[in-house]
Amino acid sequence: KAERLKWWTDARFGMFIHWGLYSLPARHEWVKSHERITDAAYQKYFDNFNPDEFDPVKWAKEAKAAGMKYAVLTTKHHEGFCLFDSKYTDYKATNTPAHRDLVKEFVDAFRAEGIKIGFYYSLLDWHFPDYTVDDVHPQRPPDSLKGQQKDDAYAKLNKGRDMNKYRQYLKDQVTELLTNYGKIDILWLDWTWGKDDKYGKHSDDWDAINLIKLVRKLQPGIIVNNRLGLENEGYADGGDFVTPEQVKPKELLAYKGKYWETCQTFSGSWGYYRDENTWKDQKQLLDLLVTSTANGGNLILNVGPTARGEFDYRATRALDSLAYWM
Ligand code: FUL
Repeated sequence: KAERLKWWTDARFGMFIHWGLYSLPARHEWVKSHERITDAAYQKYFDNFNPDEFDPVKWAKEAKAAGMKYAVLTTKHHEGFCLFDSKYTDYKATNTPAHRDLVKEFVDAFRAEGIKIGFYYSLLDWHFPDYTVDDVHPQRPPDSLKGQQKDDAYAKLNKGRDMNKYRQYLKDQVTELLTNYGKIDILWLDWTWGKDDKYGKHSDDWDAINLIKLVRKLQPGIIVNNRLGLENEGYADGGDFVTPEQVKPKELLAYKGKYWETCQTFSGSWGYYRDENTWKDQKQLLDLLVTSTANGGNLILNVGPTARGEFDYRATRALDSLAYWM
């Protein structure tokens, strides 16, 4: 494990990229769930997804200038939309006005800059018809229902849904991602925390043990995060590193001695959120970077590109401030 993680612990600093259909409404990557948007109403973002300003070479150069050594892109986030050309779904970028495999272009551009390649892949899926409706699913019953009424509503919604089909889909897509794009350095699966997960999902929902075995077989040497839920269920290969999310610098000290990577946003949300105004300044960003590095951890900082495929000027300004310091 130490050998596998060597380049990563040397690298220390990476770029996260959250990009998907949610970039169009531009108010959080969870918008479909937060606002309980139906598939029919969400369809307009698919029909209008046309990132005419997408230039991954520019993204890669900005990442490199800021000192980032690896980049992790959302190949599919919770909404279920795939940025890559998958055989197993029509819900993908190549079927939108974009008509491109955006994952392929990302891989080529970042690799050319010498940046290591990471894929984020969501375990949650709010589009796949067999995926169980749970408390965070956009189609969940209204909060006003309680007790038996609520249970009945869930039973009705989940009648005929077959998670076995979803588990197969998951394996098929992970296989595509780890087969069609050359050497992949990181797989970032998201999420379950195991038996104590507050939404009731645990590793069995993803057939996690077989999934992680498959991943290691397809890409020996790949690094996997800890969000399959296995770690809290006592399985030895629960993942390679822990993932404290949006925590304050001083809270990071608690992770000393482990392999860890803190994931952080420039502003409050991961997906592009136009009207979000809590952008971290240079001092706050450097505090995170220095505290992580000095305490044996990694920092992955997120950019949420716009629907047209550009980095927001506030993200570019933040990246420039890091490049200047570097
Ligand atoms: C979380 C997700 O729910 C967020 O949307 C984001 O992707 C973050 C990195 O992980 O669990």
